[in-house]
Amino acid sequence: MANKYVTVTAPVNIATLKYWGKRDRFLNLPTNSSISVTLSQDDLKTTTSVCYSKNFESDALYLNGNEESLSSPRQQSCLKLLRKCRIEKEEQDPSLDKIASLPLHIVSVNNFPTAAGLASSAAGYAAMVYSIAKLYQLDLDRSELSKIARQGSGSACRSLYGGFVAWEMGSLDNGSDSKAVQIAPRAHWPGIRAAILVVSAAKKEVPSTGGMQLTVKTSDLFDYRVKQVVPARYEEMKKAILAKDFGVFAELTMKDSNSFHAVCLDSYPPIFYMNDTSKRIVKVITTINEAYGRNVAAYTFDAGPNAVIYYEEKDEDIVLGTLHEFFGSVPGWAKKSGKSFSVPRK
Ligand code: 2P0
Repeated sequence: MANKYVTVTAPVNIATLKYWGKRDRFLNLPTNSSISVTLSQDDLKTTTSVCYSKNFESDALYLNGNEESLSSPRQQSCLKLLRKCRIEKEEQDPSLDKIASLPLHIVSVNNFPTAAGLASSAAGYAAMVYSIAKLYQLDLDRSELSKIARQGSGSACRSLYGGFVAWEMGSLDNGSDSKAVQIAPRAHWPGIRAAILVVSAAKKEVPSTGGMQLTVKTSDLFDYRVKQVVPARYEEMKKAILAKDFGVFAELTMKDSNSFHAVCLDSYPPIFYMNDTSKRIVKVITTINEAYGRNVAAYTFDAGPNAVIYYEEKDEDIVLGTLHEFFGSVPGWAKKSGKSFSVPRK
């Protein structure tokens, strides 16, 4: 039996309607449905190669060149579920090589800072699950694979699809209806762009899992967000995406980022993910939108101070130009060559 390997990439997804809170922390079942945009393959992504061999002593994981533990319950549940599917396949078709029991080596590289609030676990688990499913030649569609990736990291389920993606929270206790579905492919709205402003590449201070547990337990606002705010926003945002209505999409995205950080602040003790630079970015985007009398751009912040700015391609000069004017002296800023930008003043 020849050794085989496959390589896949999974891009990061950035939520525009945030997942924050679990109703089951072992199965990663969320307290609300969420929506995200998967970045393109040219942007932030995880590349994962996986290989089986009877000569390997045990399963192993290498992340960014270093061997990492593969013993966490989340990693183990993904591996177990994928192996179970391969065993079933081998039982159904005895002519297949018996590879389910062979050790796997998984080699992953992120082209962006790991665990800095840039959804590295989402891309990481999506790439791991997708690569092993391909290696095992499993006949599972992406929604089925998303349920396995979800058990690694909730937000990972959304990185199984490109474009605009919803994670339907589901209602069953076993999680069989908590899965990602595609709202629209990227080609539906090709003009949409995301600029990532890396405010800090440091590891986040409060990991997401612990942070959301604290919010669920202690925030008075949380129940209101989950029951009164998110369900209507989920429907409105899907509609705005299908209608390619950037103004509405941007408003809902900014409001949901605000709402998520509000429940973080309302946790006890409070969780602060945004810092002073993040708040300056909010002000700059708000100023641009006010100056143009429409939503030219939308900010959103995850579990860290880094910003993602959504805008439409036609407004790229306005958005990047203004951001450059305010933050251009920051080391690492790549100036867009050959263009000059003017900042609108009221
Ligand atoms: C999201 N975040 O929807 C939200 C917004 C962060 C803020 O999903 O515990 O790493 O592994 O299920 O998926 C980050 O949480 O948490 C996250 P786990 P995950 O993208």
